[in-house]
Amino acid sequence: MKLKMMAVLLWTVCLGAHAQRTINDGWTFEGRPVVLPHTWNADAYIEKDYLRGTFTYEREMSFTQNSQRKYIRFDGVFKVADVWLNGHHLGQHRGGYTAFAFDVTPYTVPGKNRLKVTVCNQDESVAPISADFTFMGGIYRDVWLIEKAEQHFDVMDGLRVTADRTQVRIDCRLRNMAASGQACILRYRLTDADGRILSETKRKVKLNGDEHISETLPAPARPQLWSPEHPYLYKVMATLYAKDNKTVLDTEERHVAIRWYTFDPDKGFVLNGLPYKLHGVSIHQDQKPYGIALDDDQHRRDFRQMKQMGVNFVRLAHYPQDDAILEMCDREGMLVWEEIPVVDYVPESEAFAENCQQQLREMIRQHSRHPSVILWGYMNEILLRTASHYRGDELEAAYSRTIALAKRLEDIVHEEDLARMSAMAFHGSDIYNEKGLGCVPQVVGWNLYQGWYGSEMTDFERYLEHLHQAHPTHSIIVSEYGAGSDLRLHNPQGGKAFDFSVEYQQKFIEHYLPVIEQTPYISGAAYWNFIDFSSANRDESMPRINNKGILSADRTPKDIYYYFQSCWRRDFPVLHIATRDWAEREMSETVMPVRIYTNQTEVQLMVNGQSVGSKKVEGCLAVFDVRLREGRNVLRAVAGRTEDAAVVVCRVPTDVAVNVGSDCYFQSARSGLTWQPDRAYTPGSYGYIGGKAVQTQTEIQQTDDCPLYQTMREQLEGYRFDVPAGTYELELLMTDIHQRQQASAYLLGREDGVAGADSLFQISVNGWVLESDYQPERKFTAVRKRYVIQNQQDHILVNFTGGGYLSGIQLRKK
Ligand code: GCB
Ligand code: CA
Repeated sequence: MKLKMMAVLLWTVCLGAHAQRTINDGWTFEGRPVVLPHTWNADAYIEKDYLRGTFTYEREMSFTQNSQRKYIRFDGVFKVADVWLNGHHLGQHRGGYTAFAFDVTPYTVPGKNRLKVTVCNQDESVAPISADFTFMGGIYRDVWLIEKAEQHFDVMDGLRVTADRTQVRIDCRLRNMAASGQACILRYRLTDADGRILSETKRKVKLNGDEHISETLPAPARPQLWSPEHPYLYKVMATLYAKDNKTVLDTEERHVAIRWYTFDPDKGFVLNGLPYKLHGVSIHQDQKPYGIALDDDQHRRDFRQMKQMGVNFVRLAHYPQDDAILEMCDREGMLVWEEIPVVDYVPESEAFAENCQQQLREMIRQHSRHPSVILWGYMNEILLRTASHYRGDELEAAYSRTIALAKRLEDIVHEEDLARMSAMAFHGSDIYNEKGLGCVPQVVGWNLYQGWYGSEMTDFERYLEHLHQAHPTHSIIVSEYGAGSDLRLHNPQGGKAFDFSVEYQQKFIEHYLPVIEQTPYISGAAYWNFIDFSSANRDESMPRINNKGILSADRTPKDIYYYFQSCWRRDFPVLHIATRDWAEREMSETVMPVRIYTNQTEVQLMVNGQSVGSKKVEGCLAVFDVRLREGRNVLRAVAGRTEDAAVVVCRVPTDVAVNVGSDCYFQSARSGLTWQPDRAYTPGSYGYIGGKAVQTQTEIQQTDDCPLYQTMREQLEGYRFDVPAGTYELELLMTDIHQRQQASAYLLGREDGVAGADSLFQISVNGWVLESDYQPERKFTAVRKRYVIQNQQDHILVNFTGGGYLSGIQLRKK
């Protein structure tokens, strides 16, 4: 068997069919050895001011001395690349997400050759220039050396195949690098998934220079239709022979899927003639701590986690992604919306507009061979920052140029691809339709965050109804919705927007998803985002990370993953006790709601061996109020023949640590200490006196416990503990936020609501002055102070005068 394979291999090499191999190893980056994929900004998860500029990659290589044409192909370099071989400038590529190749043949020398690539991640005429993700930079996808005979299929898009119910259309781009014209033979074969030949054509072609040859084959009779549930793929194999009809010059293969679809304003998305709800997520391409430098296996892992959850639709936002993921979408079944990174506003720059067109053409030419793609997108929330960027006449000009560019891009979609539809994503504002953008693409996506960036969750369905009434001919897809969550923050009562509690994210999604599922005119949605992703400019509870993910940055599923899975998977039983996000609890409350996500109809819960009853499952959810005891609690859920078990370890705190100004438990990842939700003072207990709770979204410097400091009470009068006499250690956590930092555009008006001015204040305990005329040295910086107190009374009263503020307080008995 092995021998036979080797023989076949030798045979093809001798006949000159193409060879292709990665050249990912042996590089240097600014003199240091690296392997690809690589980015120089993997630490953008920590550094807000990540590195922007132009940097150099180099590699030595030797080429086999043969008669083959040699190309070097880059799958993705962010975002402007200049490539040299042995000092000769091969060219420049502008655009961080599409592939490009150079013919290096004339510049190769025997022995050592020097390949040099300079990469720039800062260029205002190449999209993206503004967006809620990090522009890391790097040669972050594979690099290939491709060898071909003089006559071959173009290395970028040599073979494009699209199909519908009646025919398979083949577009072939052939190149002849020889000085003279060559007669060749081109053969196409259409096979089924088992390799059976369904049809074949052969024709003589005369290759003068570059030739574009189109052909149609009849579609298979009674075809197996492709869908995410049944991703049946036919194949087209194209072979270029020399005129002897024996020597293989080059081959290419493409998958072909027979499927058709439409977006209907009333019925939503229709696949192969039937309404089909798009169960979607969006995904970015980075992973902490690797940045954007992921290998194919990581992309395939992401795909599998989506598929396993029940996803049948993915929005590759906001840019073309790795071929490895699209290949999985074809083969294993998932519909795709892919787009170019034109986000927030269109600058006044013809070079920028030209580059958008180039990126769009490249994306379509390179990825239209993936039958999983159904939508080409070209703008995201393009008016989000337009109004804040421009005023008066400049604003009007910005609107007109945005519409003009949209129309150009819309035309390009249809010039390049007759088989796909176009899409744009808007944020929740009527301005898009007022300015006429709503009529440009074929499908309008809405990024909706009611109940997160302002207003109420129920405004979501109200807004959709308004859109459906006002624009009855537009089909609607929810291209984004999402809420943030931070596993360190918990509010068993359900929480509120921007507290980043795990429970609020659950509540938000449990509200949105049924609306999407049950409203026929909504084609479906793409949850924002499948993963916690890098956004260096974002602060919030986890600075540098947008934490709306269903998976944490390390790809561990949050409990909410199983809610989606329960709603979307019908083919196997799903049952999940949603306590994993908070498995170790330090708290004095003992009765807690426990959520169970399941696709079964009824579920029984046992805690520590005793049944706490059975419940009917409504909307894939059952909630039990459970009394937890100190120590280990074993929870066991049974539904039908499925079960799940989870352990929750509880500890009643011995000392008092309070997350002042917040209703959330905050569990420090650094120490494991839990800071309890705040409360007003009541006799016999502890709590605040006076003041009001405020919160900032700005990063607090010099702490890992950012959310603890971001919530606080200001204009505080005091904090009182009714405790017996004795020696205590008192700890105060404070941060001065009384100065507005530049607001983040992505907070969409949800800026810090901090009143109050700079002030000096005084802190005393039971009349003993701890600090007078106090003011922290630096703004937005964590201050942590400890005092040892001899308490001779039956209480400790920490008094603030002159406008004090406090983020956390801890009292420990010595
Ligand atoms: C959006 C943007 C996306 C952001 C997201 C968010 O509407 O399209 O790029 O990351 O909102 O989390 O605010
Ligand atoms: Ca706090």
